[in-house]
Amino acid sequence: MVMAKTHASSIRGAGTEISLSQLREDYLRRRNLSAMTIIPGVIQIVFYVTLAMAQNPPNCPSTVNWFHQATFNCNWDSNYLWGPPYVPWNQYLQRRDDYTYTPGIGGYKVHTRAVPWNEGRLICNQEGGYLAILNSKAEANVVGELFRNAPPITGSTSEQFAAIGFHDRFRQGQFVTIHSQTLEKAGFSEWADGQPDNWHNNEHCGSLYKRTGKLNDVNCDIPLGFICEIPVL
Ligand SMILES: [Ca+2]
Ligand SMILES: [Ca+2]
Repeated sequence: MVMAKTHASSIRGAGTEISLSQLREDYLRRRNLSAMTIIPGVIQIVFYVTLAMAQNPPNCPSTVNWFHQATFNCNWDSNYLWGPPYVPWNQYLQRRDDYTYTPGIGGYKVHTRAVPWNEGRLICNQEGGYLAILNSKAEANVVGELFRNAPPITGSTSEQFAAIGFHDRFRQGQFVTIHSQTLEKAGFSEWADGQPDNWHNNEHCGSLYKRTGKLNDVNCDIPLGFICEIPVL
């Protein structure tokens, strides 16, 4: 249409100015139209990139796909199933007054109202920590001592055991911490006498034996006291 008008103008020998201004208007209209198309797309990409960076869990690289949506390239493994969501557990966390702190070891709280292992795990997470993970003989001694000095466990038929952060729920006999390390790699793997025995073929959660401060596998559904940990200096 623009071409036709230009041709017609040149035939008449007049009105070339008008045709050029029409061409200019047409150019500006197209330029504005393409800007209107591109700008929302750019805003969308910036938004999703920001979202991806803000929500990106550790070891979980993110990308923005062709539909401008954030994608997390995670191995959806036990780190994310069992770890506290987005809590940087290799960093030092905020102190709480209801925890007992031992310099160089950590902060702990013995919960004496018994609940099933997984419920204890969630409560620890809500407090900003995790079910205790024993990383050394020294830590096992500190936690065992706190357990022995704590008030009696209520609501449990196994009050001599407290749930801590390991299990073999993924593979029978392969005990790992809730942060997916083997017990040996975590730093403490001393079992109580005769343990782990997977009693009644149904013991897949980790506990600490009050009397000896050593490990025992227990039924995940039986209410137990439990011990939370917050790592601090
Ligand atoms: Ca620990
Ligand atoms: Ca056992």
